[in-house]
Amino acid sequence: MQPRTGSASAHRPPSRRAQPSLARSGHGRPGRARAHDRRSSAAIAALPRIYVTGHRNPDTDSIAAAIGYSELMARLDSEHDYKPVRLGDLNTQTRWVLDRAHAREPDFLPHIMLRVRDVMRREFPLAADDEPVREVGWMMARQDLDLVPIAAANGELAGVMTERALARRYIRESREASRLDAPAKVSAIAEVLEGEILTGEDREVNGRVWVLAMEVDALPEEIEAGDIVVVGNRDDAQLASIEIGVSLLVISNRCAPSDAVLSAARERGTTVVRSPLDTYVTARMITLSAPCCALMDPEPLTVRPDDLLSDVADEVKEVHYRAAVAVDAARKPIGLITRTDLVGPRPRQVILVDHAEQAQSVPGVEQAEILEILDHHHIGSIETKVPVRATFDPVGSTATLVIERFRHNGMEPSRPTATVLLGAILSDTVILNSPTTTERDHAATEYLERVLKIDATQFGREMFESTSDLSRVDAEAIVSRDAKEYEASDGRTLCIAQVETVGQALDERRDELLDALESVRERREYVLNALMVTDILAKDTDLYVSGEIGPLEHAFGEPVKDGVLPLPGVMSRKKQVAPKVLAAF
Ligand SMILES: [Mn+2]
Repeated sequence: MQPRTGSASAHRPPSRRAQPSLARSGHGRPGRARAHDRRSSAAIAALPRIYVTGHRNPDTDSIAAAIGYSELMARLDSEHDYKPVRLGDLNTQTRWVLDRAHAREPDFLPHIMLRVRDVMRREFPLAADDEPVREVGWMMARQDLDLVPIAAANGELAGVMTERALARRYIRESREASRLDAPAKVSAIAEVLEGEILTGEDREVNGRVWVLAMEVDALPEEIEAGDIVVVGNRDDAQLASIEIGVSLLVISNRCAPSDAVLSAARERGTTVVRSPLDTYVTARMITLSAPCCALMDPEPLTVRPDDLLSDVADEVKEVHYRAAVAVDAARKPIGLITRTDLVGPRPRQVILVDHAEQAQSVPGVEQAEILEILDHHHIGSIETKVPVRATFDPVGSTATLVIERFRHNGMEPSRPTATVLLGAILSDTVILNSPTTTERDHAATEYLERVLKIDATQFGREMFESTSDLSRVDAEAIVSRDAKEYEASDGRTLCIAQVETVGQALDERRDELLDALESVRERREYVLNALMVTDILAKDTDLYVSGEIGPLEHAFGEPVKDGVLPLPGVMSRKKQVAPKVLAAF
């Protein structure tokens, strides 16, 4: 039952077997072996974690950039654990890309505020509930703690021993005979004394503790059978206590009892222990041999590792021992958090990719330490307290920047990561077609084609086709999914919806779509209800219309044929369609 560290023992029940501990072997301070143990367990402890995250409502670029940049940073810096995370559910396209790449879905990160697990000590002394009070007091002193958690035999937290409980126990000591606070095994007493059992069984004793300093004919009458007696090299007093029927006779000052005493003890069933300590110290040590459960606080403040630090800080400051024990779901102690751990804790660390807006970022980002920003959008609203490496580079995707970083460092992404990054470039640039596409996106794509030995255009088409499939979406959903209402100058309302397709026209569903537009228009009393079916590869739009088509034909200078107005080269509702339509009504 030597002091154990929480991390080492959290997964197994405390051993009930006594093992030599430093306190008991008399070093009185952590010995070399122990200090060494602690160092090696620190070495295998988890590396400090750095989260890498894209924006909320993650798209393929956000997820891919987090995965890719984590992989690169982990290779460049072995001192930290880079962890890609997501801030929401994956969309269909991203899921397709991850499946295709055999890449792992990043874990969801709900927030980046400090939790108990971020500051708690994972190494702390943990006592078994039958551990002698003295042993637990030693742990406290050695570790300079005000409390020591105590585990029951099944590993669950049983309570805590606090310095205050110990102090009170000794201040409170009455003028009456001392007694053990709870039944203690003779072997536990012998261990605390560093003495030896000379005869008798290893019984549990629970009586008062007496020092026999008087003549044998003047012994206090209160001494009873079952009590514990400490006496020096006085044959007559030793025999007298055996005669009374004490359960335990402790002989101090390393004195050896006579054969007569030993045989009397054997006959009477008295256990005899020889102590190397003087009589007074021996008696004190016996009372300190009681199991610590007798003095522990059985209802200590406990917290869970995922509790927010801000939620538990006040409670920790309010309890007299200014600490809380972190327990797992099985109520096993796994950490200790003390008042000092609450002072200036280091925030969690994060790298932001593909965004720089606080509102788009992980909840609690304002409390986090932002180590770097890697983005291809405008400079957003994120504020940092210290200078950070920030990249706002106007290329088609953040994945492009990640690929450039790999190449700059002479490294090649793993195949799953390369595949995911390719998907991201093709997604953000609509297969290198969007106006945001740059030469660098082309270069990154060509590089990935070489690494992966695949055709990027083919891959991109497959990605868009398999994830923008509208064939199973019903017509009413298509005309209302991304619908925007506008108020015309005459006060009437019109509506323009838009869906994106890839090389797959919705021609064969024309009647169905026009019927849906018409019925929604009647229900909502629109003057015009329109649907832009935009082919993002061909960069063309078919405008399906229902309602007053005259002003529309006038605006675009084209006749509506069978309910459809072809608009070659038109892709933007906001820039190319809505202004003309609104001007016409
Ligand atoms: Mn992006």
